Amino acid sequence: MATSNQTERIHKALDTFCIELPSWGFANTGTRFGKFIQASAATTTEEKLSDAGQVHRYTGCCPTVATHVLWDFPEGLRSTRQVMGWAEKSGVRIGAINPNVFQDQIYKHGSLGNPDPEIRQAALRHILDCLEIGKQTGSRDVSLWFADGSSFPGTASIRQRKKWFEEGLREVHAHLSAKQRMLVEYKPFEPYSYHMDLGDWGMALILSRVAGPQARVLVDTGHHYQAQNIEQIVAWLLSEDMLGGFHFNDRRYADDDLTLGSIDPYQVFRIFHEIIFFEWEADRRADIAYMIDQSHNLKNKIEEMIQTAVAAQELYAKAVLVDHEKLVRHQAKCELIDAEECLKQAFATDVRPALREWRRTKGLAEDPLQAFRESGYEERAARERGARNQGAVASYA
Ligand code: PSV
Ligand code: MN
Repeated sequence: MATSNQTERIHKALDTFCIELPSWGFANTGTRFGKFIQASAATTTEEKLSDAGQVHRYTGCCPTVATHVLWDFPEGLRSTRQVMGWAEKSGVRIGAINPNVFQDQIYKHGSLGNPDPEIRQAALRHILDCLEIGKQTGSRDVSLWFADGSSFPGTASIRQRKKWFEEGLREVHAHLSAKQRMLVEYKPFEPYSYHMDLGDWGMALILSRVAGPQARVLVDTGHHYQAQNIEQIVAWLLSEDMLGGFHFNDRRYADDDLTLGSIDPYQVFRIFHEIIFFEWEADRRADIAYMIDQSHNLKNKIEEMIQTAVAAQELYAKAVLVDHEKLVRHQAKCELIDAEECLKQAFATDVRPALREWRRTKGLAEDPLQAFRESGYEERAARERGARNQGAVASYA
């Protein structure tokens, strides 16, 4: 259990720790093989924001919701006010804006990397519309994920596509307001299986640098090869001042969208440790947007997001407990066991009592999951949305 001094450190850290929710985590989704419908899942943007509001209400650490423009702003710019109103009613704000340049038929062979200049232009126009939406919602970040790539060797010019991305991203950057940032996400596989234009953090870093000074790299923890050392990538991006944000989720095999920390909580701890260690050395906060990118169709969606937010708080709190002065001393003398123990001790500390106390001081329920379950929201949502969700099964079948 944490000492009173440690509890104080944890409370101070939790006061500023927020993690953004994904609107797409509240609607019925599935895998490529099937979709298992939940009667209470959100069927509209208003309902997604309402559900996200529940997560924030019980955890106190999720005040913003990332949106996917095509799915959440059906009328584009014209729906901005309405969407902001729904968010406000639910006690949350609109967070990162995610363009969608992967779903339309025209994007079969890519978006900004497509050989057809008209398609590249169409993708660019959509992204620029998203920048405008972001300006109206007051969102700072536009998160760019490109499903561009090829599935068979020799079918695409990798260098030419890189050039098209350089051109496109420079253009996007030129339209950012002084307050906006663009976050460039990478992924080594899926949907294409031979090459992805933005396949890893090095490619995202190069393209961000080419784009301009308000571009940063977005690390989605699910977008790495097995056994990749993600915290090293994080440490390098921090030292280059190029880490813009995270899409957190856990994985076992591929981009599985599993609950944060459900497979490897020590990895999440190590990522947070690199960040907090950097902040301690630099004596400043790293400007990082922490976001969740998970979409569940097995677990209940709101409960799962509460579970995720709490897991993030716990792992962050553990990382806060690493004794940096001691760690630096042991590292300098190559005292391996003592240095490693600095991390292991912190990771092994039970921070849950400190978290419960933090919630009490904030007027929150000590156990967010239980409080949500007792609220009756889930049952009400299932009654109100059940028929519409059944309809979704019918139309899907
Ligand atoms: C792609 O796998 C991704 O991680 C991107 O961030 C998308 O915006 C998100 O998932 C939802 O499709
Ligand atoms: Mn992502």
